[in-house]
Amino acid sequence: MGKNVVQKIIDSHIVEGKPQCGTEVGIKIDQTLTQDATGTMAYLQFEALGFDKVKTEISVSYVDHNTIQEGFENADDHKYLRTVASRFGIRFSKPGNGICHQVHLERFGCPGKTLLGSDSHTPTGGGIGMISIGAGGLDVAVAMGGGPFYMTYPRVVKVELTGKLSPWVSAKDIILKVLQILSTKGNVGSIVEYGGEGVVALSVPQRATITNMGAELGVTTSVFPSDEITREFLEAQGRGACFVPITADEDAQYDRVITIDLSTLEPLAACPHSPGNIKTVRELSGTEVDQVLIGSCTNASYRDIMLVANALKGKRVASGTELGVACGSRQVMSMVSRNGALADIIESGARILELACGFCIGNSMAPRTNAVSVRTSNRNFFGRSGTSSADVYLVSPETAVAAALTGKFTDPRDLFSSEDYPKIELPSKFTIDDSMILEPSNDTSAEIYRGPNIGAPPSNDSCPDEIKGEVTIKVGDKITTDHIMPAGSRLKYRSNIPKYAEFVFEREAPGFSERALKNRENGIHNIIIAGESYGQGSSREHAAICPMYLGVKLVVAKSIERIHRANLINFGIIPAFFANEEDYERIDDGDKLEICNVRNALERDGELVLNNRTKGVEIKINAILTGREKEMILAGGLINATRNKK
Ligand code: MIC
Ligand code: SF4
Repeated sequence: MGKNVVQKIIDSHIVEGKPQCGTEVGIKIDQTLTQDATGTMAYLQFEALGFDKVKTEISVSYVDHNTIQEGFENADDHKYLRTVASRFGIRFSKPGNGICHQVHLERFGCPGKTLLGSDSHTPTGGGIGMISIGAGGLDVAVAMGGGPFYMTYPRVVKVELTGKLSPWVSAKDIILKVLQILSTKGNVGSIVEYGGEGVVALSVPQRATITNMGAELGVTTSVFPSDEITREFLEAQGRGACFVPITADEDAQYDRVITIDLSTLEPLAACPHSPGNIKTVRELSGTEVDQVLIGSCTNASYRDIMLVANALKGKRVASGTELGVACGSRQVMSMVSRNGALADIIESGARILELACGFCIGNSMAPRTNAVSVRTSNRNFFGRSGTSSADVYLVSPETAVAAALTGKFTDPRDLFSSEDYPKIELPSKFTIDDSMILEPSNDTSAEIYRGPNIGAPPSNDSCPDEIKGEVTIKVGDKITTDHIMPAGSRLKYRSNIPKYAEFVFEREAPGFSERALKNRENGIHNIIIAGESYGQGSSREHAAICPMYLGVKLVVAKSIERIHRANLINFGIIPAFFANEEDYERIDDGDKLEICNVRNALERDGELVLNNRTKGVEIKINAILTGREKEMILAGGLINATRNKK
């Protein structure tokens, strides 16, 4: 039987397990990437695991998240990252070189390879035909040390693209349509593969916009075939040698097929506060817009910035609206500055922002109170912009420019004619200058710099036989890692767990951290109760490490997202599900809970009986774990489990 693109790449990398849908396989990882906000912890853990060198083909450490440098913390982290990378054989992309996913696509991505990144938007690499997966920093540390990455052998959903996009409708509208169809929940364990005649008209950066925001579906990753378009892109990047064609066999099978006729698509927007809350731009037409931000790892490629510059040329941004533009990489920025496009953007009245994540992670350009902010990025979770009362909408660069020029939501087709739609050809040669990517020295005696903000990862005890504690928080559905562990102004504490832990659930339940710490000191276990899709969004393992540090032992939810579940296990927190979802209603904040014989039950079949002492009821919960996961949970996390083996 023929294979699809996903099966071809994954099967050629399996080192443990069998290619059977729904079972666990271990795959070899060829490349890794980290960014600074998750990277410090990933490298501290790499050190703690005792590795002396990376064993991957390519590992790159990027600095793009924490570049505000208000205080010494960020700069100290940057130096730690630079020195640790040099010593262990990792390339280091200096701050100012661009956003990790954009730079990795341009300079390192290769079809047919596997990439593991400590950032949930690592699937951007799927645009170039690689299996690129986001994971917690500890999983990336293990992969850097040559260990396999464990994943569920996926269901493959094919998105068949037919027809051709109309002018002013672009790749972002395709992924927003996919989000409307598949939604942000219920897709755990699947991979999306794009195919059909429609893919031929999409350049690699457009494909990467689609795979990037596929992260919001909650799938393991998304991938495009590797074809002539891929080859042209790689040749233009001076990397034609790594091209290999990868297409699905004629008789390849899929678990589900969705067909999208591109010619029927229209400009779309993800409305507050979820990337899956989709409306057409025409439905929003006329809504006043305070702020327009163009950039991020989703939509800041050469094609996107050129499109924006062309549409802005000779025009002015509306007087009551502010426009910010950030290129995705130094390559893009240097090309648009040399060809004059940057001048068109500047002359329109835009603010030129740093080559970094910036506004996307809420560490700059927070909008005003009650603002409408229109962005080309990929997440509009509540509060992520830095202003809780703001409404954030996610759109294409085409729709963003139309809003910037008119000051209100405007379907770009109502502002510009079809003939005005700029045809942006990708250059036959991109400007190549890798001088901000430092090669490692591999000098094992070189000193690693550690500023005062950098602390060793905290340790955990092994799993107790009896969990006796209280519900320290009960939350609803779709709680994101941004809710659990806010970024924005708190980001600078990413390498200082005791300090960062002060902000766990700070918006949901102010005082959570003190309450949990007090419980921990009194030997009372902390328990989190949640609804569906707990832990959506970012890969930040801090959403597990900080709760672990505060003494959280158990999360009971209706469902938990893939990366977050893996992070909980890596840090020894039991991820459990209600056997009957209605039981969610039989537990409240502050209830006293007890579970006996935890270790035995976990070793046996994961069926646990939770005794709600406050309500006097018994509730069945399941923590179904693979053999490897059991070992980690019982040991109190992956670091303990690894040490136990040594
Ligand atoms: C994000 O977009 O939320 C981030 C910031 O890039 C995160 C990683 C992090 O929290 O550091 C992600 O998506 O994984
Ligand atoms: Fe950076 Fe935003 Fe992309 Fe995350 S989603 S990597 S914060 S640009």
